[in-house]
Amino acid sequence: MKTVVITGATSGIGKATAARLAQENFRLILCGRRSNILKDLQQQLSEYTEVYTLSFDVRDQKAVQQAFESLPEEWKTIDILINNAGNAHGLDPLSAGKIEDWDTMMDGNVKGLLYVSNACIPQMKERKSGHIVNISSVAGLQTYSNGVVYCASKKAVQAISEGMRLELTEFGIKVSDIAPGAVETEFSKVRFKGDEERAATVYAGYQALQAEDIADTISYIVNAPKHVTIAALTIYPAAQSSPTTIHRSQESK
Ligand code: NDP
Ligand code: 8X3
Repeated sequence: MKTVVITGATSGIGKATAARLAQENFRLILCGRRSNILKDLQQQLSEYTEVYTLSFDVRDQKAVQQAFESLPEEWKTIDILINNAGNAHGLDPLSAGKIEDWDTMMDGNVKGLLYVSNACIPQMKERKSGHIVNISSVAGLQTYSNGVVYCASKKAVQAISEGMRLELTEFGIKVSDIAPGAVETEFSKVRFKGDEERAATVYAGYQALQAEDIADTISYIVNAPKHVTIAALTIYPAAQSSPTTIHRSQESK
């Protein structure tokens, strides 16, 4: 049975992926900062599979390292790493100089992903086997005004995915990068710092992707035959054609 690490498992895409993979014969190591949610999930999903939880902030390199070192021997072999933890913070022009938001995004979305990968890759290399799935975004494919630092962080994720594939393929490690468009999760609530009304406008007047749609894609990627690597995928809601172009019903405008 393969062991999967999912970061950002307490909400949205990560949570839906945990539920999906629990029913597909994977053992799960679920990560996030909100340990109460991790414990609830552990309880719920233990009906289907073995679940271990690790609570840490991906921005804290020492905490990341300690968390993975603390794994019991029977959990130390990680077959699949899903680097999903991340968020956008704010929607402001660069000239607004929201430095705290910039730091949070670059530290979490980019450096956090590197820290977690660094904790998992050595044993994959040693075993000459593994799979890393990085969740980037369509924001990494096309920059938009007011989201420049988030877009930069996701472009960085895509560059890291490309580089990981170049460096790790010879060690039997697959690397996949998924770029979703608008997915209805806590994402916009976090971006707008708890303003639920504003967050709801992001998903108004069209059918946004649901976290389960991305979980479905992740399931497809990690269940692909041994000789197949899905290198990169872009997934939009049917109503979306670019990060900033969404066809909404008249009533919602
Ligand atoms: P959610 O806000 O619903 O979930 C984000 C998850 O990331 C939470 O589980 C949160 O856990 C975790 N997380 C955030 N920051 C940290 C941190 N510093 N340390 C540890 N965990 C952290 O958003 P989504 O499910 O939508 O987002 C998942 C990924 O998908 C992100 O990388 C996002 O950028 C990407 N994405 C999202 C899209 C969307 O439209 N929703 C579109 C494209 C990409 P906790 O708070 O418990 O730590
Ligand atoms: C989330 C999608 O378009 O809001 O990564 O940046 S978008």
